[in-house]
Amino acid sequence: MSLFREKLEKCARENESRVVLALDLSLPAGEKNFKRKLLKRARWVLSEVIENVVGVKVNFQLLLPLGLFDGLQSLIRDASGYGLPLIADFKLNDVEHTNEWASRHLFDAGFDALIANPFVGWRGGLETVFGVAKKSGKGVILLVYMSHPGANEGYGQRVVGEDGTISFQYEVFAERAKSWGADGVVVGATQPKVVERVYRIVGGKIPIFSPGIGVQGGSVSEAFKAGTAYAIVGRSIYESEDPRKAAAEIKEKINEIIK
Ligand code: BMP
Repeated sequence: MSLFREKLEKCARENESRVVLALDLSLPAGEKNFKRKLLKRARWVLSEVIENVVGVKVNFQLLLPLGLFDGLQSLIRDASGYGLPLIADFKLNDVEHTNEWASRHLFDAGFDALIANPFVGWRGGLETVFGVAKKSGKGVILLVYMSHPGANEGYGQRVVGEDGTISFQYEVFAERAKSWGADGVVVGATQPKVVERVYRIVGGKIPIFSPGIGVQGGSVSEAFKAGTAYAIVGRSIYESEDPRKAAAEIKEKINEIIK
């Protein structure tokens, strides 16, 4: 098991939480001192939810304005000081040498895991990313079925295997998550039937991370009953007037379902 998985499971036990905070705060670049305000707000939200979450996911909303080795460093230090695993969500989706440098920079900057898109394939695609991650105990989480309506156009299409069998693209990706040694898979909470199917394929051995709860319409109870291990939640927490309370409520709701 990767150090990332160990850290995540330890945190889940200690905080009794299955909520990964998606810290997608954003501000327009034209606003005075927007970088400083953005970082201050992000650090505050994080400090409010520490004991109610199991990890933090960072996306382009913070990376682009703040910079990986600049402003983001103080947030990364905060998360690490709180013992919270940090997931880089830039959905790596390129050829080998680009993916390799992106993953090396993300891991060197302090991220514990990253999310990648299996559409890019293994050879010349994600093989190197898994190699870089394994060497340093970091995690790779694969997108298996996204939470938005158009996900069915790619992840939900029917594909013909080399032996002529027809399956859904996401079923193939769930199988690949097993054979490639992924540390997690993303399946939208908006698709509980897909969560259930993927759970059967990965045999409960690879945790399912489900975004799409709350604003996107996914249900906590349907997702967790179907096999979700961790909910990824953004706006319902950081847009709330009281992020601490919002995170605590989602955590308790999940704990009621999985107890
Ligand atoms: P929110 O709870 O505000 O809808 O945020 C969901 C988070 O999960 C966002 O960071 C988004 O980029 C991410 N996400 C998603 O919504 N659906 C996916 O299929 C995969 C994601 O990473």
